[in-house]
Amino acid sequence: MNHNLYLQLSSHFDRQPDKVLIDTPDGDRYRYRDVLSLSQRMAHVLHDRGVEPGDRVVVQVDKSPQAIMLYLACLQVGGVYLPLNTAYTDAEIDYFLGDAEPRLYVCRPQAEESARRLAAACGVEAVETLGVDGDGSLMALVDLASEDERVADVGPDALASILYTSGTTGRSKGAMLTHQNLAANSQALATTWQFSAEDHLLHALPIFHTHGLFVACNIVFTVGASMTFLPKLDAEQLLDLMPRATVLMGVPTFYTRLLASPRLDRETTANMRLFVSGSAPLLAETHREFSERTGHAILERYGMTETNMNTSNPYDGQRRPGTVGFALPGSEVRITDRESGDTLLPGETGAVEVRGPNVFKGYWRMPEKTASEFRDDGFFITGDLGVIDADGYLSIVGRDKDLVISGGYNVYPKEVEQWIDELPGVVESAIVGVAHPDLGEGVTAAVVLKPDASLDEEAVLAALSDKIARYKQPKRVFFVDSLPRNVMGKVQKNVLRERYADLYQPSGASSD
Ligand code: MLC
Ligand code: AMP
Repeated sequence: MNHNLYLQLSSHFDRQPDKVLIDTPDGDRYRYRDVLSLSQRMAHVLHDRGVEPGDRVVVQVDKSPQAIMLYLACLQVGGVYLPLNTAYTDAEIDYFLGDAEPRLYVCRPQAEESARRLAAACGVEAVETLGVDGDGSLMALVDLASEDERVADVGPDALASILYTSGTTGRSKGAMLTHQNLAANSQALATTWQFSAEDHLLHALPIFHTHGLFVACNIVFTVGASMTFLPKLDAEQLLDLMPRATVLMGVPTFYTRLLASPRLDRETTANMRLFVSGSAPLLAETHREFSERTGHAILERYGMTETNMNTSNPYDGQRRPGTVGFALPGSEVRITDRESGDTLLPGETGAVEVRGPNVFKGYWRMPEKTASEFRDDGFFITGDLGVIDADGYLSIVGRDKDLVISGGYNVYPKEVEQWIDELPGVVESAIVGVAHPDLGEGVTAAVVLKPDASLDEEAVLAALSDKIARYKQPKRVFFVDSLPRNVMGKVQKNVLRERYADLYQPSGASSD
């Protein structure tokens, strides 16, 4: 049996060729037959460029319908789709190309020159471009290509994608996701959230992460639904489009920005059947306010790059604010004691562990790291802390891992600290996530300088600008005499978080 995810995603293509699958605010409309034809021609191009099953295809392009067709084409030929955040700097891309060793690198036309330089340095021979309007060298080849109907025969454990996720050591790890991982998770979500071909999704998330790529797009393809592709979050535009849509998926910032518009009410959301939130904690207060204004209870779910989606509040039944619901069908969730690994009772807080077909195969070329994050019985240690209540609802109450989530993007403090610590005049630094009304957490730096150093905030930020993506760069940098430490010498990040707690609040004072 061929386990290629492409077969599940394309199962509706022949049945409804004339239905519009993707449209855009600019008036572009791609019917099912167009997406099939274009992605099959792209598959032909990938074959011609030497992409064989198991080969990585690194893609760093702007969001467009063609980019999603490239994803389908890559699956079709058995390639491993490896999307990168468009915010990554050359220094970051250099690492990914070197680590992933792709057969092909698809970049934005405007980045071609630096992309070719980086690719050559990493031994990557094939580079093509894809622009936001479907322009670029890849599409020029597609125009000349015939459709390729072969679908690579792959087993359930073959890799469909690698998504890089930063590591606590500061080094990014490639999470290896199999065809089965992605197929099983989108089936489970489609069933749980009662998706059908009648649904129309408002898609305003980026398509280089699990949320916007696998959760959103895979479900739409799996059930034969349709979607509007928006380049980025624009709350007013979402409100304009809601009368002809049924579902929105977003990170919590989507909902706080929608709430900031006076147009958000029962009438504008009357056609919508589902609002999903995930990737970061949704404040119970946001949930309640949204429900009061619209009559819709946001459905919060919990996932991560390594595991796809783990839990969801129920579609039918109570969606409890501040909780992430129950394990999805086929998946298991347990809470364990962090030291002993023993399973804890309802009401007790501990480590969240998950097992199921959704859980990834491991980290790319990091067998030891992979082994250290799995229990012997196959449960994956998520690094989140949680509690399951007497009714079975899971709440995420904290993190065992040192991680900041800013607007749904993960920022690993170690990575930023390493760059700051390298600056002349810096003794050491600590990065913390401080409560932020728009982004959930704001990346904030505390830096200890040598006595004679003359660095200021601006100089630190300038030095980071070509090293790490903009969203990882601190919103504020503070200089301190020393970092607070416990008796073991460990930096007490909670003390720093408390010190700067009011920083980003509307009335917050600066905390020098
Ligand atoms: C943009 N900026 C951010 C930022 N996004 N800074 C910190 N954190 C962020 N998340 C910066 C830009 O660099 C820019 O800086 C300025 O903010 C404005 O940029 P923008 O592009 O206009 O921002 P905006 O469109 O408002 O984007 C904010 C956002 C976006 C929250 C809508 O970041 C977003 O779509 N986030 C979703 C991330 C996501 O998909 N996560 C899922 C991961 S998967 P300047 O200074 O240059 O102006 C996962 C698993 C799971 O977590 O469970 O789903
Ligand atoms: P990522 O590695 O980008 O996939 O981010 C995954 C992490 O996001 C998880 O380990 C959680 O810490 C966090 N996360 C995702 N969804 C939720 C949620 N609904 N509530 C709280 N945290 C979440």
